[in-house]
Amino acid sequence: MEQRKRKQRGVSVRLIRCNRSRNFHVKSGDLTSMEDKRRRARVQGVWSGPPRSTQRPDTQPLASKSQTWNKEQSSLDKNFVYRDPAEVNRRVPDPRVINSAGTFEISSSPAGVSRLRLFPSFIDPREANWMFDQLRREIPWSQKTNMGPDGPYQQPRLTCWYGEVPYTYSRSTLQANSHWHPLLTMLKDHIEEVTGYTFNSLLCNLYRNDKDSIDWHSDDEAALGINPVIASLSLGETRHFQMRRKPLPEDHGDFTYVERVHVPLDHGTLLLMEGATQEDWQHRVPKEYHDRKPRINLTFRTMYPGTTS
Ligand SMILES: O=C(O)CCC(=O)C(=O)O
Repeated sequence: MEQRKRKQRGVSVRLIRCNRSRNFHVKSGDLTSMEDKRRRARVQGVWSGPPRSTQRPDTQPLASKSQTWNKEQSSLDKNFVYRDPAEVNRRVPDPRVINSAGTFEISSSPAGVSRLRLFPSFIDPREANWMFDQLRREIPWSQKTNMGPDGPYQQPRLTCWYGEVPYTYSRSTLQANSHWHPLLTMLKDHIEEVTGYTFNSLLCNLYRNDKDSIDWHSDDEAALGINPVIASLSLGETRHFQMRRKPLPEDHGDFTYVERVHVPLDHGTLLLMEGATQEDWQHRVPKEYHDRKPRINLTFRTMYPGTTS
């Protein structure tokens, strides 16, 4: 009972507050229960205001609207910069993740179709274990020095080159080396048999831990010819192979809105990059924020002797 009275008092106080502007006073004792309900409903309606969608922007009196307009217009005149609405609405696309077996056309351009083919477990994991150990021990790994805009720097990984012709990239050269390790020859033959392509060169990369990486680049040296096919076999720790599409000329080298593809490359996986992939896309293996064990990556290619890379 006491609670009900307090409730009624609360309503009457709110009603009085609400109707003050109309000099309309209601005492709590005057309320019958029906009237109480009706008024509560009305009061709630008043307090909650009209639904947003029915609030029309043109209900402002004309005079005050034009005053505001004049004020705002003069400040806009000073600061007005034309922005192409298409540019304002652009959003950074989510990367496309490719993590299952198959053939994936990732783009098409005047240079051709860019295509990836993924073969998870191309090498059985148990076979891949001993291959990894043997290659890590027996390949003559070394750390190459590249020339960057700020001078020479050591590559954050170890490499070894096999091929009849030297390989030059990042303004430094890996000398020709025809002493193929028999296991590498065997792997090359197996990849050629399955894919139908032939290769005459191989760049081996050893990522010793999470700090080792390869930065954004394309395998597009002249000595690799037009639209080269690259066969990339991974052994050891899984690392993230990331790709980004080269921006259109009107984006002036800004990669913010370009399409991206992520491919986790794990033990025994073969990735083929075909068509215009090197012309239209870049790739990298970034450093990681968590501990990573070693990983070997073998990238088989075809080099054309007589072409300077
Ligand atoms: O380690 C990888 O998966 C990529 C290696 C690579 O990009 C290269 O050798 O050009």
